[in-house]
Amino acid sequence: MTYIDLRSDTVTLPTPEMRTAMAKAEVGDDVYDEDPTINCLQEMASEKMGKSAGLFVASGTMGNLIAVLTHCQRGDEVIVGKKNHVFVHEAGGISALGGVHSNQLINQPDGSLLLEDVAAAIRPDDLHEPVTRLLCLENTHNGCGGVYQTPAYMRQAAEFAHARGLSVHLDGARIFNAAVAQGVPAIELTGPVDSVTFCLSKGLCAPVGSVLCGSQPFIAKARRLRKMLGGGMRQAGILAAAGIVALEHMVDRLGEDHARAKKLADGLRQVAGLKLEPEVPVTNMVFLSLRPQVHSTTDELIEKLKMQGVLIGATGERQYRLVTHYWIDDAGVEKTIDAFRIVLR
Ligand code: TLP
Repeated sequence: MTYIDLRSDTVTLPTPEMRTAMAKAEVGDDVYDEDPTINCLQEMASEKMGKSAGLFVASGTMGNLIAVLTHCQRGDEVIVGKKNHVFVHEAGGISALGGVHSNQLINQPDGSLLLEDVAAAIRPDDLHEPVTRLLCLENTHNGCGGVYQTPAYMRQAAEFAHARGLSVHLDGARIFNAAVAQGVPAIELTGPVDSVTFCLSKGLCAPVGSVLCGSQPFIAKARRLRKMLGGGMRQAGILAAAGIVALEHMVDRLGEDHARAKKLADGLRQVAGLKLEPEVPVTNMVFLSLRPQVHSTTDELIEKLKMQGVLIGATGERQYRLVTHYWIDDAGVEKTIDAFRIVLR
């Protein structure tokens, strides 16, 4: 059976155009800085993010980890949202591998951190306490419902942190979703921060890879850490070629995924027993939970939908996430709504 796979936008397959570009890619040894396709991708990416340099990395997780390790010494502290991916879903890498301590704040509904909370979390210069070094933001915010923060917030937060001697890293795994949803260039969201990771392998459909962007000295240090972590990938221009297609052709169409997420939410809102949160999705994610009248465990619903040809992911007890992407068309949206109707009737 061919499934309608809404578990994540990470499941996206490369487009035919990407496969062609990959086959034709000119490559070299990237550890020697000699892969022209990777160099091209890094230049394109850093320009779009408003930074002077970029580094092709294996994943969003690796990009965030390298960024935190580049900004922080062992024992330093990062201020981060409790629901941020780097805190919840990256296997504790920043502390396990970097010895970096985290100070976790409550995320606001849009995924942001209140600047009053950030101020209160900054440590005094006291030898008993860790040194606060970095503020980590996430935009769009996955754990908060695929919501976005505005350019104004990004500017305020970065100015606030910089005025207090902190650097700012942005987990911009889906920064182009945030930009397209607001009708602004991504640079308006990334320009104010010191470093940003964005992913090529989610809604943009590339098979592998993310790019970490920052200043030249920052990226020079990050390159060494990437090597240390085993991420010097040699002739990875084959992968970067798909990333170039992603940046050139897959960004502007993200609005279609957002529109389909809204359509999906509109349909699911009419199905008795489902509660959507947020009610109206703002990017490509629909989050829902089962109302008390539905008698089903978390996994039972997933299994029943699978039998109808629809794959969704759990985010908690009787809570789910559905993510629209390039490979989900209007018929897929309709079929998903029908599948929920059948399973919950
Ligand atoms: N997120 C995945 C899962 O890990 C939850 C998903 O399916 O959404 N930052 C953010 C905001 C992310 O959502 C993700 C992936 C990453 C970083 C990590 O990217 P990868 O999977 O490339 O390491």
